[in-house]
Amino acid sequence: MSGTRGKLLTIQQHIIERQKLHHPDASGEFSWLLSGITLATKVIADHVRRAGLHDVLGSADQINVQGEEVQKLDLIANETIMACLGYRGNVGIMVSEEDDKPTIIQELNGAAKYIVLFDPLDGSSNIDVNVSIGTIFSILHRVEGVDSSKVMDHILQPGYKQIAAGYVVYGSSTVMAYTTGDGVHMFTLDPSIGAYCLSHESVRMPETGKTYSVNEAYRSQFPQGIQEYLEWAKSEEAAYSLRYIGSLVADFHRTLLRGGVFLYPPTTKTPGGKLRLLYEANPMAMLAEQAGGAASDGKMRILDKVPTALHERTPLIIGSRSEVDRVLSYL
Ligand code: AHM
Ligand code: MG
Repeated sequence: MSGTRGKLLTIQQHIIERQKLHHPDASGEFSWLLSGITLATKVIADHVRRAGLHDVLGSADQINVQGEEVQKLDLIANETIMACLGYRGNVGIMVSEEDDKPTIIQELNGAAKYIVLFDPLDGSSNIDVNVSIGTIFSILHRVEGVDSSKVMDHILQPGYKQIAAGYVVYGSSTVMAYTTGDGVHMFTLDPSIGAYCLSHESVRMPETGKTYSVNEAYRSQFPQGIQEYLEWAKSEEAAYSLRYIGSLVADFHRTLLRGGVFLYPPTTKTPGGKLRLLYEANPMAMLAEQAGGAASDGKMRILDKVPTALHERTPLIIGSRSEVDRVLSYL
């Protein structure tokens, strides 16, 4: 990770600079799309910051397609992203954790070639208690040669096909991390000027880290190998620390910067895991790999999984490469 002290660069300038370097022929459409995401997350950050003062905390008295209670802020975040991206011209389809079906903005064609998949506000259980939450996004290109009416064929692409991924964590500051396959870059929102400014360029995840992050209350429901790994991590020999916030974005953000491993294994209650492949595991896996880390479902690389359903879930083991390998060695 390189420091950027003395250099003030907004996310828009950074995208343009990197494009000039790596894609000199780029049309600028992609930066236009990303600027929609930065706009949406600034609006969401503003709602999150003032949540206690307005009537936006608590449940919206709805259950979403995942069978989970929808919070008012979940809905605001979802609508904000739809509003900011839906009119960008080049977005054809949007897929949200909150919606049971994809939203077709316009037919996928040469001009509308992007598919945006997102979790508008991840870590719902932390919204009301002032603990870090986040937004996660993944961007796909339509599949060349596939008829635009075959919407699911365009959406259900394996994670290695993502052309960009990122998240925003609404924590003690608002930070955006994104990758377009050219390393991971981080920007901190400067609220006084309303701009995301570069804070870490080409972030590298530490190769190791003596921290594991898991909801250990489910321990007796985890596969035997995971239970044995946890036993080892707590042993005198290993002496790992445990950190678990309960917001994937915040737990991943810490793991990215400090190293260690985050796990959401299968449980007897959720044998397929809890986290969603398309808009939680895939974008985080792309970021992890781009920063030198790894992500697996326990059997295979997350980015190689071929999705079969929009809201498919997956077990997730993600973090520093050697920590992920160590967990896998117990399975
Ligand atoms: P959400 O998208 O409904 O907020 O659920 C996903 C969240 C993740 O942020 C977090 O890693 C996990 O659920 C926590 O689950 P649990 O409360 O079972 O530990
Ligand atoms: Mg989520």
